[in-house]
Amino acid sequence: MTAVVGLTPKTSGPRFFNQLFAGREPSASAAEMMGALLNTSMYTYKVAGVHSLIENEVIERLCTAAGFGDGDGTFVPGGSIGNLVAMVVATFEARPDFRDQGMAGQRLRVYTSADGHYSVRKNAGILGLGRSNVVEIPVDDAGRMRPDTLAAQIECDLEDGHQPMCVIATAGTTVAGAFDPLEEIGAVARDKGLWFHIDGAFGATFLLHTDQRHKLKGVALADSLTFNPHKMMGIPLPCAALLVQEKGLLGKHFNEAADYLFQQDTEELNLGTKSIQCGRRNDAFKLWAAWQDLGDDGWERRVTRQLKLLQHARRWVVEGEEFELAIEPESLTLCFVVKGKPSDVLCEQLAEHGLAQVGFGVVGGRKVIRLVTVNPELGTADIDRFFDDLLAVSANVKTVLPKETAAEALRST
Ligand code: ABU
Repeated sequence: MTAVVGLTPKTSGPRFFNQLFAGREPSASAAEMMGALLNTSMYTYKVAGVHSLIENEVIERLCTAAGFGDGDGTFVPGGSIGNLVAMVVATFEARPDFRDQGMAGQRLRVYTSADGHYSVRKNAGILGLGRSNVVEIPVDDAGRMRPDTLAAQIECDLEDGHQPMCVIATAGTTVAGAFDPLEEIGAVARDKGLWFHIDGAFGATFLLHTDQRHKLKGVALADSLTFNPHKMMGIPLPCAALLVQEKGLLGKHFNEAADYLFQQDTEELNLGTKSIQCGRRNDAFKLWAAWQDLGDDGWERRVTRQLKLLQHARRWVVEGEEFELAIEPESLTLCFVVKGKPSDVLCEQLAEHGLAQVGFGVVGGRKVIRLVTVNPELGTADIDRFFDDLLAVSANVKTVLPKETAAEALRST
């Protein structure tokens, strides 16, 4: 056991900048351990008891943050499944016959941005919509979906005999952390009568921050929203929810008769009548525990600390002549390059020397380092050490000349 602990990457440590989650909220970790000991399941009130009430209360708080007045929701194993639930509901709302009759031979189309999450394509395959029916709309220089291109593409598809079905905007893209213009995209979706889903797995937490929630302006236009407290809110994995505007919609599409299980109490407390899973952990409990501990202000303080770290890292990049910012950060990911050095090799070298765990991604067609400042327990000194280590490692990594410079160099030899 001790060996396994020793060999596990330290996602709460001061050298971890690799994922969209990091660190721990202590009260949530305590609730997670208690949840394992209580070992209940969320499908019926009979077995979940107070945990059903807790989940309903937490869903209500998240719906309030999203402006989903009389909304509903369910906890899911992660953002990919949250997006899947939304796509299932969107499909069944567009074609009510599919649940019983299947969907052979249809050409339903889903729209997301070129920087949207890969689960959209994966889910389209799982659902039988077909991966090729996911249309990726180009992004602008800030990494945001272009609403005008979206509208034109939908018109074009209608003329070609497709059935546009669902638009999926992203609030906090996985690499650049960009926010799609939700108001404009929502207007296009409404105008065309399409389901409007927002993948806020990363960025929906900004709804709980006074100065940041404007980045999700238009969120209340959405039919559904993926919201992952296990990312910015520091709740132990998994803790993710899928919210819908319309109460009763999840039950409409996921309820099944099971005489041995759903026997009494109100449907509102038999939460298995609106989830994909049958047996299900009480993931709402750890979020509820942290919310009781921190209060509404706690989330705001947490995000403010995360943003301060991000700004400190950004200063390193814009003020250091060795670096180049790849895209202006909108949330908690900083994408940059060390001039002339391959980002993937630098990340590998940092990991190999045990100096840092940080990932790379692609922005604007080139590989960039993606530094994530999601752990508010870190200090600016941890960021300083990261950049010192990066520069030290970089000194020993061969410079890669840009194509033109390389050709020039060849000609002169
Ligand atoms: N969207 C899944 C997690 C991605 C990340 O942590 O980098």
